Amino acid sequence: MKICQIDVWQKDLPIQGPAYKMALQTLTALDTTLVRITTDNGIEGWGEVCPLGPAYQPQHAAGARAAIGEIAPHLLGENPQYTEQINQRMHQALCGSLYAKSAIDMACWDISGKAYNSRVCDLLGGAVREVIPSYYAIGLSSPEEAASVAVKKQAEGFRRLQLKVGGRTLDEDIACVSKVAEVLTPGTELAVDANRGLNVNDAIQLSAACRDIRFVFEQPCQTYEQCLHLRGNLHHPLWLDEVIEDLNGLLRAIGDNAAQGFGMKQSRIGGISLMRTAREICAVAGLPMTCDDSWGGDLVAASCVHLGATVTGNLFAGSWIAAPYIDGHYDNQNPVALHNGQLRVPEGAGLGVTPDGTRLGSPAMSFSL
Ligand code: 0XW
Ligand code: MG
Repeated sequence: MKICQIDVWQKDLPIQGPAYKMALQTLTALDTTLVRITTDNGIEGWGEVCPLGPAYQPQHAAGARAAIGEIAPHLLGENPQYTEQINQRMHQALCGSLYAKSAIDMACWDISGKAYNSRVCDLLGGAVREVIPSYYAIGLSSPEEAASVAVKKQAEGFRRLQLKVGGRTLDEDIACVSKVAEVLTPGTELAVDANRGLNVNDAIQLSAACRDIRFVFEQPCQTYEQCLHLRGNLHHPLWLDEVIEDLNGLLRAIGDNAAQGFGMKQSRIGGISLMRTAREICAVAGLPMTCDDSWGGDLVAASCVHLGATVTGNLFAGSWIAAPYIDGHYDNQNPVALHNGQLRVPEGAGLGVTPDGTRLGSPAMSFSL
């Protein structure tokens, strides 16, 4: 099997409803990139990458398309089923830009699944669950509003909530965590996620002030080194997210005993192939992880669900998807949709999601043999 065409689309994803507010960013729209790889025997595979705006981390939408444009010509004629070789070819063609490569990697896994008539999760070793837990991220808001959302989302079936903090006074954060804690029903887990918005001092003080509230403290401070300062100074497990920028970062954090869990975004570390390795590393270390991404539609969501379905039992903390903020689905026949705070693994071969290409308009870029 050979890659004979690669098409790339740009698609706007306006946020439905209120802006998505985190400590350091407020988002009202996202810019996603869809990739379709067509093989010489007619199989099509789809991938997607959607950075969380241009300022969140060193990944941005135009950069993804530029990187894909640099890489694509080097992949024509290659066998997409050989995902390891595809990744090597991508690294030979372009250093870094793991997030851009993740979309191509995703499309190759989609093709492999279709070629073997298997779901991606089954190619990854098999689903240990057919329905996986998701979680809901409560944006920066007043204590009353955050508590109201927490009540609503628990009523919808979510059993894990992520509460955004940071970017405001410490007292506001403490009040918000306390108010949300009052409305948590038994069995609902809480992650308090600062998305790097707290200094070391405030992170320690927030944990101390809320020492009687159970939560995992996600990415409190800006840098890995600042988070290292928190070791032994917190009353809560520390989870890292944004500072884990690749597998080496994950290995380093585990070797340094820097964290007790990880909020993992598959595009940031390079896609399904490398997220599979992250899964194995966390399993060996006995550390829990999420299988998330920065943003994206049904394709990104499907990849997170396939990955999440394969994480060992009690080490899986859920998959967040952006669907609640997106108007519509790429594949109306097989949408990746939340039900009772959970996500069902798509049934079809590959990702189980096929965007309706006629609704995407003309590709922004195309490459062919
Ligand atoms: C909740 N997420 C997975 C979605 C947004 O990209 C932020 C992210 C996080 O946990 O930081
Ligand atoms: Mg996070």
